[in-house]
Amino acid sequence: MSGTAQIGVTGLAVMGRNLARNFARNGLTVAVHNRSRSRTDALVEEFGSEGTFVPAGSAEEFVAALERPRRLVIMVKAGEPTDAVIQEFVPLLEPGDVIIDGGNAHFEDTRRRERELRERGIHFVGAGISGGEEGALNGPSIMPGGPAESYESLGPLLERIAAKAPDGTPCVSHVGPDGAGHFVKMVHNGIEYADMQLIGEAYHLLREVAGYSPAKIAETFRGWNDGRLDSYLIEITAQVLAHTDAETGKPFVDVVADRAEQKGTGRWTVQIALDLGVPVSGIAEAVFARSLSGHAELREASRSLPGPVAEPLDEAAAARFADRVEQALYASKVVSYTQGFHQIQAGSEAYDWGVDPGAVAALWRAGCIIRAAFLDRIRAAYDGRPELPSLLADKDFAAEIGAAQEDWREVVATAARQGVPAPGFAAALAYYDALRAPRLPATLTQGQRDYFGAHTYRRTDRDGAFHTLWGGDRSEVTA
Ligand code: NBP
Repeated sequence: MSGTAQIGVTGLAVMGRNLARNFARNGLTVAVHNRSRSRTDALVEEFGSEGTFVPAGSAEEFVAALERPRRLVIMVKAGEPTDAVIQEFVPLLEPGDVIIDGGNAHFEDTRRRERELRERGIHFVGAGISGGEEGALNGPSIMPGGPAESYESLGPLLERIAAKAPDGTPCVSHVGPDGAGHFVKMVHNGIEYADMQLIGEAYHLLREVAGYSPAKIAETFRGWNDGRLDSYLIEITAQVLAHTDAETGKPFVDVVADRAEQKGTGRWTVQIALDLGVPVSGIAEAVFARSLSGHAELREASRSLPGPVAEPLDEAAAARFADRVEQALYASKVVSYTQGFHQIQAGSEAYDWGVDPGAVAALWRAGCIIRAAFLDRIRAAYDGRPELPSLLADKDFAAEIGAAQEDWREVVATAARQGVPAPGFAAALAYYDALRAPRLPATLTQGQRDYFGAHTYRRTDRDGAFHTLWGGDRSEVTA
């Protein structure tokens, strides 16, 4: 006999519990299950009044509680726990049932799981979910992959709980087959790393070069949030900077250790970008900057290395510099997104996913950590032009970056002159200049490779591969 629950959630730690509550608050009957029964009972006891929950103590009870085709969301720790849960449930399921993995899985794991379950007629949907615990409860951005037909039964349920963009559109749509959803979520997290790094650099420059206090920088960020940088991360940055430590009365940022943590999705983004040959230098610099911050002994040993003596700025010059930093931050941010979307397009091509970059930008307009007003402009840039080679090829973005470039260069130069590290700003500018350059020094790289390894080179005036007999008579031969 079929159960009554339209959806089930197994794994009721912070994310699963909030997702289950979100489904229930939106009128769905939700079966809930967790390896340790106590979490299931706690959920029903604390939040049972929010909607209709069907608590299940065992996998069998959980599966029996679901209407057919069964739709069950796995929200457990990514990796082996996900495989363990799949193995536990699969013998209890039937062809046509849908398993949704909402954890932060590596997309290659999702591809493997989808392939294995497809053979048994079970739909496996790897769904990236962003927004943290608050998003899970009140509306996350959801990036489901898996078979397109599973979205027909799943989509309407996910649309109920997803965040709504300013125009009312739910931030969920079928991203593409097999691992496409988790791939796009991975790149989302990579862009999140880059965004946070750039914001950090802006803060650092305003502090060290403009001489602003955290409170003054909070005010500056609040102002920026009313303009084209309007985004969740800028908004919370202003709040973090304005926060005072209750114990010491000092600015919060002055009592926190300057060592950043990372869970790994940013690192995955860079690893996969290397495999795909996509230059995501902004994300890579962000990952490396976090790593560097954690090398306490290395930093301690290097503290006495010489650096420049900074010239303090007067008030007017500081205000002018702050305006320049806004330009540099915006331009660098556009470059990060350009690189991230390049990676999505490259992944889509490599795995034949047919991902629509404009639709991805639309998914990120609300609910997720990188939600920002300008995502609507990215969506518009790709609208009807999914083959757009780069966001920088969009004339509106190109014009804005063109207008920002003088200030951007000045900020990068000032950072170098005053000894303030700004790897994100500098890498973004180098990427921009490398794309624009009529000739790159790769010409010399070709020569060097041919010299020491007879790797051959290509010429500008003739087709084919060539090799020079270096050191001998230097005559060219066609390889
Ligand atoms: P955790 O990642 O902390 O995982 C805890 C859950 O996994 C508990 O329900 C636990 O059951 C279950 N579990 C483990 Br651990 N091993 C298991 C096994 N072998 N069999 C069955 N269940 C097992 O939970 P979370 O922070 O809520 O995150 C859930 C997923 O969502 C993760 O993949 C995470 O990466 C992803 N995510 C998290 C966030 C966030 O902001 N936290 C955001 C976006 C995505 P137990 O209660 O019996 O120990």
